[in-house]
Amino acid sequence: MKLSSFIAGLLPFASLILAAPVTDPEQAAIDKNKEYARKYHQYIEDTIKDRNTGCTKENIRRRKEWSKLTSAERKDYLNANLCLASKPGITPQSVIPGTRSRFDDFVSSHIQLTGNVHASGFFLAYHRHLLWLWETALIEECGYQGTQPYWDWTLHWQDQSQHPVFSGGDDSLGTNGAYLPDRDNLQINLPGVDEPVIIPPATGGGCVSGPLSEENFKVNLGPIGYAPQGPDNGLGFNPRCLTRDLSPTISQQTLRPSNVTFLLEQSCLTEFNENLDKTPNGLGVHPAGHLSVGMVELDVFISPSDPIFYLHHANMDRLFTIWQGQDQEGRTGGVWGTQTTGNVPPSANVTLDTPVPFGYLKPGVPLRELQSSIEGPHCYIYE
Ligand SMILES: *[C@@H]1O[C@H](CO)[C@@H](O)[C@H](O)[C@H]1NC(C)=O
Ligand SMILES: *[C@@H]1O[C@H](CO)[C@@H](O)[C@H](O)[C@H]1NC(C)=O
Ligand SMILES: [Cu+2]
Repeated sequence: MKLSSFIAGLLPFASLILAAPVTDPEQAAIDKNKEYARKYHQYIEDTIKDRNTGCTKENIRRRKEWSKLTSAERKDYLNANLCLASKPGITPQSVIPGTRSRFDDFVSSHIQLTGNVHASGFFLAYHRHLLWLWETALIEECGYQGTQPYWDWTLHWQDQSQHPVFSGGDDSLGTNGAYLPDRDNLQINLPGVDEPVIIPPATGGGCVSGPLSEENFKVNLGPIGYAPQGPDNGLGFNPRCLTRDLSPTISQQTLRPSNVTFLLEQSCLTEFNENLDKTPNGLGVHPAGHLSVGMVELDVFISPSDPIFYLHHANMDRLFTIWQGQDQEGRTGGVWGTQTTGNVPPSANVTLDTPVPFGYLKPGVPLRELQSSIEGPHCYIYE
């Protein structure tokens, strides 16, 4: 037997032999991410364990992944969202004519500040505190007894429709959108990005079903970020169904455990901020989370109109706190960036004294007060 045919005969076995001992890179990334999370968690628990005032182990809000909630807890969260959508808001209709509810107050804050709080020195602090205000409103105004859940999209990076948050059951946040065939690409305008971004149609595109179907829940504002805009440049009253278009393509390219490891291993705040939006290989996990859900989530301005927004941003904030938790002293005192999205138009750098704006939700809060998850107004931990 010739040597070459001998080797060729072994090839099928070689692939078997190789497959066995080689670790799946995503499994290795999962292990690393868990180790980073463990270190963060330990730091927070150690810091608060002997405290009697401020943020203590008695009053800390323990935020969990959606899958870890009981069915009853998921329903409570869903119902608290619907409750805020049924309460009158405080945003003046002279400013945002389409705003109708307490739920819409949060959308309106985000609309008004879209040009300031993305790809800027405000991004992490604004979204962190917006979540705190949202969770507090659910608790204080709607009697919610739980905490803000998060959506760890690395759990189902191959196909987000498998995540229980999208099961469509009465303990979920609804389904993917109904499949609409023959759709064109959507051109979306991202604040701070000159060129429109082209989004190909994915697996849905229509109305969601389940507990957030049109009979139970409506999106009132927008579209603003893509054509055709709603009335009054998208600020008018435009009640319609919640739409989604889950994209396994985006998810598989950008929401893997290894993409999270890459972010957590950035060494300074500048790199952390830059890479959460855009990596050397494509989209960062922040826009990818939105774009993988699609439709309403493609419209940055009104993206809090889909309750999944808060679960995605809780996960973003979780990654930020885990990143901070690797070097708590060094990573809670820093600032980065200016006061406008993508620094368009050019604006001053933020400092620790710069007030982070919240629109009609509340007066601006100095950035230094929003740097930590267990100091100032905040008191929460990600389990
Ligand atoms: C996400 O991770 C995969 C696998 O590690 C990598 O190939 C891909 O380039 C990453 N995506 C981005 C946008 O960085
Ligand atoms: C803003 O920060 C950047 C980066 O740290 C720095 O290069 C620049 O000089 C700062 N601008 C002002 C006006 O201080
Ligand atoms: Cu935002």
